[in-house]
Amino acid sequence: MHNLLQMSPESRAAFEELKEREAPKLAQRFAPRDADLFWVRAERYFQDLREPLVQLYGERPDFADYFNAIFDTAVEGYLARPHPLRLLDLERQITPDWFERPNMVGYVFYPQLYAGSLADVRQHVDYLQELGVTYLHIMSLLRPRPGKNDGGYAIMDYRSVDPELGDMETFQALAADLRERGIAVCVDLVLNHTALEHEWAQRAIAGELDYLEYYHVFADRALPDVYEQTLTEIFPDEAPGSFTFYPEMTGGGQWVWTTFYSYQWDLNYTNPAVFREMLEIMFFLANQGVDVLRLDAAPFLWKRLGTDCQNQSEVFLLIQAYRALLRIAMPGVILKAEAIVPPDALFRYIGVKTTVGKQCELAYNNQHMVNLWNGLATREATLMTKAMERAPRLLVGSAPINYIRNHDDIGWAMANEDLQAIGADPWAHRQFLNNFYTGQFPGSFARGAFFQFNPRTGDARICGMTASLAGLEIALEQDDGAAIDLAIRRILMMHAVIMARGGIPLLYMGDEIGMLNNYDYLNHPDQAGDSRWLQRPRMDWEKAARRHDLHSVEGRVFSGICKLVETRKSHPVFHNFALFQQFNHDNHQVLAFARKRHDGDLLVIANFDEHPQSVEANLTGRAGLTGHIRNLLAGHGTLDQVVGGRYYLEAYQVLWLVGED
Ligand code: OTU
Repeated sequence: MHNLLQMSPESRAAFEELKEREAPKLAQRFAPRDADLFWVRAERYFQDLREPLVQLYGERPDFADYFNAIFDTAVEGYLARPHPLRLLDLERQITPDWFERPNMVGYVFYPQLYAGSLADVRQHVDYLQELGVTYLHIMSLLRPRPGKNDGGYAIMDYRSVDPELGDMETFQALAADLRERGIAVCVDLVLNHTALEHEWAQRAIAGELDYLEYYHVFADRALPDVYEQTLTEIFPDEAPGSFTFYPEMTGGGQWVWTTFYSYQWDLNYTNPAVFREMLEIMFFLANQGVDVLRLDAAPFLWKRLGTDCQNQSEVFLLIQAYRALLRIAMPGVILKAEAIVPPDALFRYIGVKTTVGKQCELAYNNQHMVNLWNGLATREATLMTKAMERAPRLLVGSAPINYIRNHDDIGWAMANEDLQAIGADPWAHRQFLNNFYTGQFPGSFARGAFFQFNPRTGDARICGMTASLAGLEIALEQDDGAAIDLAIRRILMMHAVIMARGGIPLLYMGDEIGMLNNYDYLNHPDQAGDSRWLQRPRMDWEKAARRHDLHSVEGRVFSGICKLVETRKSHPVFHNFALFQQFNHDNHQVLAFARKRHDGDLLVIANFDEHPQSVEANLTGRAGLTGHIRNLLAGHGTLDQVVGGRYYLEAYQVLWLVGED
């Protein structure tokens, strides 16, 4: 095995030394085979681990101590790993594409809003199974600060559950239950910042030097002023600026780096102690039964003067080291990047060139999400097709999370070059989208709201539930049957596209029954200033109860989505590992892309218009489909036959075409 590993002589020496030091501990507590497993993996990933840490912290005189402590944390993490989870690690090592398979279908909710407590959530797992869910993102799990907490993203204790939800034992039981039912659990790891009430921040406030070094703290505005020249404000409306003055801190007060809300203190990853602490938290959560760690606000982990302090190269070194440590101690656990950044930056979070296989396994495909909404507003697929040109042809060991909505805003992060390439002015086009989705554009079907409107720049992002943005809210209000029908078709069209785009399709709670905007948030002082609560409603179980009534709106949406899920699961071509190809053709209203595999090819054709459209039928030939062409989504009376060399599509119809022998 040695000659396969290409370890540098320094790494080899460091590895042998650590093995000698740590082996007795493992040998004492674990059977020889279990200890061997650890060492085989440690040797395999040692170079991937050590290299980035040397680059990040190697200049420090105490580097060796930190490195040893980090490695020891991995040993402890493995020792603490419960037996069923160690078995799961093995299972996933022999099926490393477990998260890429067609059966993967994701769902995300706030447990508080879905059911109440974690015990209540357990009463509603059947519903998830009915929908075919195999991946569940449980938001806002850990103990937040009291009062305003940014929807759970201001954590004061990473080792306990929000008391309103239950405790860690209840979570373990829920996770075990989900595991038995084949549902992987994703939890947020808010690693960019802690709540100001977190013990580390409190000790920093009390003046403890070690803990002041956990954060970015400044005695005066000199450096903050320089940084702010190149920083973009994330919450300009509610939390302007990126630094907050804390008068109670030593020396008459200090400025603390707070990218988001003032109570969210950015951690300082130039300090290896912070790296190690967060590693311990990762292992702790994983050992409770978490399968996927969502790296919240990953772009912001490293600051550099003169930049926007996002996507700095050190961020990718940090991720590489974390990933290697997980691979060593608990390889069944994977990472998901939450990086809502332009496309070229985004790809770095799943690995490009030499970092393929060394970054996150999963990342949100926010480009695709944004382009779906752009497509609905413009009735054109051209921007999406253009953006697809730069998408990787093949992903090796990583997968996108394809989604329509989540709990955050929709920010128009499409590439300016792509907008220009289709003849749009980037600024004017974004204004159009903002007007469209806030219903101000004449004839718009959408009902949404601004998020963080910045009067200085005119920038804004958009909030709203999928159904409301897709026209259902207005249509229901006007009791307009034809408009209701179109809105449902829009919802299903977008779901059909994300289900077929590879990776894990992620459904946002309530979208599957067409839930509308939640205006109730305006009555809650802690929420009223943050319009993202518009799309964070309480689950409407009365509506859900109508899901089997195929004449109801809920039934039409739910059954439509279930059909997509079932179809996706029953065909190998929906596996993430496929060669991707998009097509330019003669109809701008229609999206066409193919995914090609050894066991079959898929051609997706989607009409983004509310009028019937047609496309050249030889797209199947261009996509390499052979044999009898079948539409996996064919229903009764759908117009998916070729007439005069063209496919005819109804309003918002989607074809999933495969060639059968
Ligand atoms: C994330 O989002 C979370 O999803 C938000 O709910 C949190 O408020 C935030 O972090 C702070 O924890 O700016 O508007 O590129 O876009 O981290 C949402 C990543 C956000 C950022 C993202 C952030």
